[in-house]
Order: sequence, then structure tokens, then C-alpha cells
Amino acid sequence: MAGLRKRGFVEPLKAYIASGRPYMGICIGMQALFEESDESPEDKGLGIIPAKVGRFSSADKSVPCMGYNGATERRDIGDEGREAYGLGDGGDSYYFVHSFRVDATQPGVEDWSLTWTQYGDEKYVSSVQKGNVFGTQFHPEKSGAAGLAVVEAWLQSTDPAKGGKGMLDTSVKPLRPLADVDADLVRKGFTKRIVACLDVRANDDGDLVVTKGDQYDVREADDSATTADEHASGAPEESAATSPSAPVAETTLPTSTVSSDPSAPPPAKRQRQVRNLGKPVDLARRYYAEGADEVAFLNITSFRSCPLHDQPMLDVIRQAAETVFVPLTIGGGIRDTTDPDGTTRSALEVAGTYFRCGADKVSIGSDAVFAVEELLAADGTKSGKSGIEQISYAYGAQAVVVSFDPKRVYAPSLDDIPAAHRPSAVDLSAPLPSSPDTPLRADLGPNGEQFCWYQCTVRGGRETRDIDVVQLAQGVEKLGAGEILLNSVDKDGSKSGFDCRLVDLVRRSVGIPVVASSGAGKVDDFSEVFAVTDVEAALAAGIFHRKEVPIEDVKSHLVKEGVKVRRV
Ligand code: 1PR
Repeated sequence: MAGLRKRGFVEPLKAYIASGRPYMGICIGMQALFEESDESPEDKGLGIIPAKVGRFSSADKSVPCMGYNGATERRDIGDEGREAYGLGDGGDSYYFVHSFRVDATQPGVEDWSLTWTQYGDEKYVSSVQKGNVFGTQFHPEKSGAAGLAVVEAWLQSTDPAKGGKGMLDTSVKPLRPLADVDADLVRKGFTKRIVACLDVRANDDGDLVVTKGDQYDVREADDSATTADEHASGAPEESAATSPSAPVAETTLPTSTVSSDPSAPPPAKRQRQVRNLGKPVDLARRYYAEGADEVAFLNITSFRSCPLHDQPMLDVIRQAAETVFVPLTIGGGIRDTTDPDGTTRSALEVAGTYFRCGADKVSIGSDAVFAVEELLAADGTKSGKSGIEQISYAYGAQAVVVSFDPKRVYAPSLDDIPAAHRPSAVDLSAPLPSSPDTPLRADLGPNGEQFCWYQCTVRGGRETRDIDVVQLAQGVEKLGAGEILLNSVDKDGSKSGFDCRLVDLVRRSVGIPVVASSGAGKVDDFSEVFAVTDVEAALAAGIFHRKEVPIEDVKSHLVKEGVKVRRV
């Protein structure tokens, strides 16, 4: 509202709505119709709906609310109403991303309620309609075909050139009995998300490709030799100051390590190729069509400096956003940078550039670790200067994801773990504290170690830091992050299942949503992580790229196991 007021848009907007011309507001565009919001109490809303917007309680759920949920009709709108607003047969889910909501039980809202939705224990208004005004709390433009139907129906009804007869006033329809509405709210409910992740980098020919390896090593296996420096644990920085579109420094291996002829010339160098699993935009489209609830792109060579406006990932996001109508996350290189010509770019500017290209969220990796190190060094006092804080302030917490790349540090006993990191220690032989009755297979260290703690890394697993996942999780939440993308260097590409102990540990440490990542190998891995932890979403890369496990199979398996997912 402050932005609208500053630009002098408030009165013209009110006059527009009063004129009877069609209005459709999405998310904030719906909330602006109310009198006021706890999000910004000093800025009055448009005051068209006599009620207020409040914050979700985080007592029983993660906030922000991020994911797909149903929209239950509050009124008996019949086929005519459903058709007018593209609401389908009631089995669809829509994408919600918000920390503030319109409590459905407050006076004044019933008159305007088209649909309600429930998150945790709270019932809230998920769409409003009266006269010429329509608003959705959900994002139809990010809700796949179901959401596009909502946009299409509204455009159709309001466009005389398409034969539209104007908006149907559903507010005159009778309210449905509350008991029926409540039953629908519970039956539909919040769904678990399945995220497809694309690790993107330039291959040795300079083409931008989706790649994937294990333990963050993305080059083809080579039996003749494997240099430790290729692995996450100690990989050298490839050439600096190259753009991901430019050929990168070659990583070479000798074709033979030992020659029987001492006078022979040094062995020729042969290259281990970067695995090429396809083109980023093509794969994103495929995953959207197959039912992915979100697509994440990680620019995994972003540690090299690159002029912001030549960043090839911008084009990837732009093209993907044209045809992929689910949320898109972009990670890699979201930090303060300097272009090769010396122009400085703040993390906020980098993020804003991606948002304007169509990204919904940015994912911050290394920079988040550095920011939390600073926060801890300052005894928890925020500087306001970190990328997380600045982006979160400007675009909202829901736009800021932090990507974790932790590694296990094994220990035979708890006493062998540094005291500062014991809060992140887990017993690798025990069930999870949150599901003590569900057996979980033991997952001991290479020398039978019963414990481990989770150490954070930066620069794609190349460098370890003296900070653990719990410190990082609580630190980024404090700085304003809205979601955690929880990878595991140990599990990456292993197909041995998610590290449920790690996922549960992080999930219990924070009140923001967590996405479990790394290690998915079969459909049961997804049902396991949802059964034993409260994680909101699960991500996979390798098995989707290699078509080993289709997303449809993951979803139908989850439905069989009683887990709610978005229908496609
Ligand atoms: O530090 O802010 O520039 O961000 C860099 C980003 O790039 C981080 O999110 C980091 O995780 C990612 N990254 C850097 N190097 C690699 C690499 O693989 N060499 N990829 C990398 C991380 C892990 C996941 C993968 C899951 C699931 N890859 O992205 O998708 O482990 O895989 P799976 O299902 O096949 O097991 P910054």
C-alpha cells in the first residue's frame, strides 16, 4: 500500500473499482482490498472489504505458508459459478505463498467469501468476489492448468470481444452449511510438494547444460584416475572470471598414469566431460508437464564472476517462465558481485533482476553461511546488510530460499563432537525424536561411528566452515529467509534415500518450510521422508533426469500412502 500511495495510485484505483469495471487482484492484490493488515499496520488498505488481514499463527505450522491447497466453495455457486471463475470440479489445488491471511471467522468477510482454505488449524478466505471485484489469495498463474483456467475464465467473462457478459456476482448466492464447508476443507488440505532440481553449468564446449553427479562431482566417471581435487571435498576453483556461458578451464586427467618407456613423452591429457543430461528449459518444461510442483535451477558454477546482464541463467528463467506455470527458484551467485568492468551489483539487484525475468524465489548458498557467521560473531545482532535481509525486506521472506550443502562429520561418541556443534549431532542408530515408534535403518559411519554432526560448506561443497546446520538454519530464519533447501553432500546422487535424520533435525530447528533434498532413488524414499519428518517438500534431480522414476509415479505412490499431493 505504501508503494501505491507513494505513486499516487490509491485514489485512482478506488475510483476504478467504484466505476464498476472489472478488477482481479492476486495475493497482495486481494489483501489490498481490506481495511488494514498486520503486515504494515500504518498503511491503510483500500477499505473496500470491511475486515482486516492478520498473520498466520506459527504455533502449529510453518510460516510462510508455501505450497498447494484446495479452494473450498463457501457459497452454493453451482456449475454456473464454477464456470464463471474457472474453479473446476473441486479437486484442484492452487499455489499459496503468504505469511498473512484473512481469518475466515471474523465478521465482515462472509459477504465477500467465494472460497475458503485451511492451513493448520486456521480457516482463511482464499478468494473474494462481489460485483465487479474478484480476488484470490492463491497464485493462479503459478498453479498449473488449474490456475490458468481461473485466469482464462476471468478474461473470458470480462472481455466483450470474446463474448464475455461481465462478471457473475456470486455474493448473492446462498452460503453453504458450515459443516459441509468444514468437511471439504479437511478433505482437501495442504499438499506435499515434489520439486525437480536442475543443476546447470557450462560444459567444456561452452553450452549451458543440466548436469548431475554424486557428492557434487558432476564429471563423467573415469576409471583411469580420479583426482581428489575434482570432488567437493577439495575441488579447486575452476578458472575465475569466466561466465557460465564461456568455456571453463579444462580439468584433465592423464590417459595413462604410468608408462613403461621412461623416455616416452609425458602422457597426453584427457578430459573428464561434464555430464550432459539435457537443456535446462526443455527439462523444466518436461517436469512441468509431468507434474512437478516447483522447478529449481541451481547455477552451480556461479562462483565465477560474470557480468550480471550477460548472465545466461537470466534467459533460462525468462524462457522457462513463459511456459512453466509453477514456481521457479533460481540459485547460485545470489550475492554482492562486481562485474568484470568494475560495476558493483548488490545481492538485492541480482535477485531483482531474476525476479523481473520470472523467478519466484532466489536461493542463496555460500553467502548465507557467511551472513550467519557474521550474525554469530555479532552475538545475534543483525546488520541489515546481508543479501538475505535486504531481499527479504524488499520482496518478502517467501522469496528467499537458503540452500544448505552440509556434510556429515562422524564421531564414535557424543563427547567427540565439539560442544558448540552438539545441537546438530544425531544418533545414526536411533529412530527420530519426532517419530520414535517408526523404525529407521541405522546409517553408521564408515568405521562404525554411531554419531555425526552436520557441518556446513560453501562454494558447492568445496570448503567446510566452522558452523553446523542448526546454527545455519536458525540464523537464516532470523535474518528473514522464508524456506530452506536442504541438500546433503553425502547423499547427493547416491539413490540411497533422503538423510531423514538431517531433515528431521533441521525441520525441528526452525519454523519456516524445509525442502528435503539429495539421495532420492525410488518412490518409497519420498513416502519415507514424509512419514517420519514434517518436511513440506521433497526434491530430486538425478532420478528425474535419467527417467528412472517418473514424477507421476512418485505422486501416485504418495496418494496410495495417504499423502496429499497436487493433482495434475
Ligand atoms: O553458493 O549461492 O553460489 O549457490 C551455489 C548453489 O549451487 C548451491 O545451491 C549449491 O547447492 C549448488 N551447487 C554447487 N555445486 C554443486 C555441484 O553439484 N557440484 N549442486 C551444486 C548442488 C545438489 C542438489 C541436487 C540434490 C539432489 N547439487 O542441487 O539437486 O542433491 O540430487 P539427487 O536427487 O540426484 O540426489 P551459491
